[in-house]
Amino acid sequence: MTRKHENHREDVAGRANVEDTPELLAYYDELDKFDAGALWTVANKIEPWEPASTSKPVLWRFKDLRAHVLRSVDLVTPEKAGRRVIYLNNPGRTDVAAAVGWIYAGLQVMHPGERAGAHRHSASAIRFIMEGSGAYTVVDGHKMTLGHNDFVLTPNGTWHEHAVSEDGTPCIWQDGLDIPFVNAMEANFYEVHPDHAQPVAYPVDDMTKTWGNPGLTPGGGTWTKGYSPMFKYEWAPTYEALHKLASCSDGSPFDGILMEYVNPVTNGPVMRTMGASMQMLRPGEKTRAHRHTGSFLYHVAKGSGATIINGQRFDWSEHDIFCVPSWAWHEHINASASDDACLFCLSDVPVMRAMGLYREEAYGENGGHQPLV
Ligand code: GTQ
Repeated sequence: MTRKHENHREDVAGRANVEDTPELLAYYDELDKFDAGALWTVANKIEPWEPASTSKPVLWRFKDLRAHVLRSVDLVTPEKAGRRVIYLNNPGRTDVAAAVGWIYAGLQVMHPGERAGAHRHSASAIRFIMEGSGAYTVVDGHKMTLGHNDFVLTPNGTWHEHAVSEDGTPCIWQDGLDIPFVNAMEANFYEVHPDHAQPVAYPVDDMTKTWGNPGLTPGGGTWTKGYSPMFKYEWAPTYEALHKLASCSDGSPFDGILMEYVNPVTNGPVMRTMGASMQMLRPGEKTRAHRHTGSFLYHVAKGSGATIINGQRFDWSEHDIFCVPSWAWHEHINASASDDACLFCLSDVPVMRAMGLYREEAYGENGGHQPLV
């Protein structure tokens, strides 16, 4: 029997539209034997008119996940698990363990006195602190203490380890990594530190104290690596910056008051493959809908509201996480008339821009708002 062949036909001039005949099907069988195929059977699939993300828009509610994350403490040790993490498994991306697109994310939990051993890999990571005190990360000998809504970078190739100090409380944070992307590039290496730990070689929090001063850069300071030397970005100055911007700007009709986290040396993204931002939606604010290439993972740092993604409404509150797949329409709503809402966002926009693939479009109809489906 003739094997079933894919044939993605479109009745549009310039697109592939070849009907199956017994002769062609036999020809496709012949090509198959030599690990080859006729482009016109798959061309319309592999070159869609516009990005066709397989990621689903998903909202992960912290109130659903928190107890399950905490339960993992009783089930496995960091020593055995390597890292005790519950990862976010997008139903359209289970084959690559992505939360959205080529971005991986998970919730890691650690008790006081626990440590995850030092390692390094080709993937880059950010860690966003959700609850608990005493968490710290060591990156290439730089120890960073981590508080609520702070985030820390562990760029590709850097030795890193995470721990919670003995006098801390149980901590939960969100990990975000470009693991699926690096695997798609077939470039992922992993190494365990020979001592499973690294010495702290610098004063605590030195990289943020050195590089994190607005409008100031250290005299004689040199930094040529492809990622930000400011390994930790703190919540308090971020929130203050959002309010300063809001005091003198209307912000963006699509994003409200949005600040990108930058590498202070280049003013570019914090790492080569992943960028991060924090945006504030003012009380009652409703943004206009737009879409752009790139995958976006949002973490609700403060407040409550909703995001409409391709016509589907997702209501969120603090520490919920949701994703906007590439080229999906989206608009945000702050549900409160009195409090602001803040969204931390991790994305692969640096890759999109570096490759010349970034593109965006405003939603034109209906005053810029999507109809609900
Ligand atoms: O800490 O480097 O959630 O390598 C998954 C893979 C965290 C990490 C994760 C990792 C890490």
